Amino acid sequence: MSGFHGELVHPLRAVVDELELPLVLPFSTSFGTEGARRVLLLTLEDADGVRGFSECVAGRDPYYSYESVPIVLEVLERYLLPALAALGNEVTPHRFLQAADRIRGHPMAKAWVEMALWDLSARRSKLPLQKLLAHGRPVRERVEVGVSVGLVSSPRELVRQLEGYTGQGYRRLKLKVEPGRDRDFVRAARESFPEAPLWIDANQAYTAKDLDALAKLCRDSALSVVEQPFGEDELILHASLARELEGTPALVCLDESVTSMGRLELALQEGAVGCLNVKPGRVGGLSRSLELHDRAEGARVPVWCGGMLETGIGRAHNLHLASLPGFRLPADLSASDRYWKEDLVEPPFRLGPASTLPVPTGPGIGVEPEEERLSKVRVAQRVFSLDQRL
Ligand code: OSB
Ligand code: MG
Repeated sequence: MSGFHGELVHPLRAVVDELELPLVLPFSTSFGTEGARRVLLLTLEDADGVRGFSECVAGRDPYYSYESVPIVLEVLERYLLPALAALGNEVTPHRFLQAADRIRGHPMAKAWVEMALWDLSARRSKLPLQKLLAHGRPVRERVEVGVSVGLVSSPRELVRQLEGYTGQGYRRLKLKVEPGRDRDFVRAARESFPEAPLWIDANQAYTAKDLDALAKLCRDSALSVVEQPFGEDELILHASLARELEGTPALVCLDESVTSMGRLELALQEGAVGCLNVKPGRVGGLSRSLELHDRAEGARVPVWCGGMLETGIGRAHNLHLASLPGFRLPADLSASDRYWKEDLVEPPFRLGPASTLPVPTGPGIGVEPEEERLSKVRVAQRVFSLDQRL
């Protein structure tokens, strides 16, 4: 990216920590249930002992996307770390992405390295990551967030969980839905929380025959966002739904569909995107996120920052990004205790006034994994030399 003003970096060592971290509540979506996350952390260390951190968002299995933990580990080890090592002592996130371009796809694996490079560079520059990303634009100190609630057994149970979250101060509520577990759940939520901004996310679970019922659900329950109801490739269907919802407050949001700038262009042209969920860990990193953000902003499509049940490391990256002015809808980034009994970072992220989380203020992402926590949940560690002279 031409706008990159961070220091050039020269990582000499990469450490990959594989962790097994139980969630406080199993998280169910239309593609499956996860009781614990297989977390992949990357630490890049330079000759001065300065370290940059990042977390991979790939799932244990290829259900949300084709990427998964064993595959990203393979791509990292066989292709990405050698590409990084070959760049030598003048590395930037952008130069890394250029070098990684000949490896097709695998945006989660690439983002994993790219985001550690941003952190390392920001730390070397002694700047909070948000300042490096914003490049002179004003940034926020706190980010408005909401909570994303998985599929549950009954509307009653859903309302019980939502009462817990609203009691803690969360305002915007996002519900996972799927065919057969939608109308009664959404209605119950709307009846209990008549004023709450209510969003739904189907993770691609619907098809053409559901279009009219979905539009009716959005209208009847005054939903503000309907996220990725149809398959990744179904831009035309998303556009049809958007047309049916014209004149209502409901926006069709794309998540999985936007895999590249070309895809976003197509979605804009088709009228398939009312708002955009940008997850840096999914779209290939922070540089790509900024590009998508700028393009969507130019088309007056609001952008917001999604989450993938990250630990405090990935969450910190996301918060820095979400503090940029174009991120205008509340993020899917909740406090540490919504996910973990003990987060990897200290202090954990706590929900503040007006449903916000603070952006850490130190250099880089502003938080580090606590070694004593890692040692309790680590299942494997791999260390790689990036020094070409060895
Ligand atoms: O589609 O946004 C999604 C979690 C895992 C996989 C996909 C999604 C999600 C979430 C969680 O909605 C949001 C969060 O991290 O709080
Ligand atoms: Mg989603």
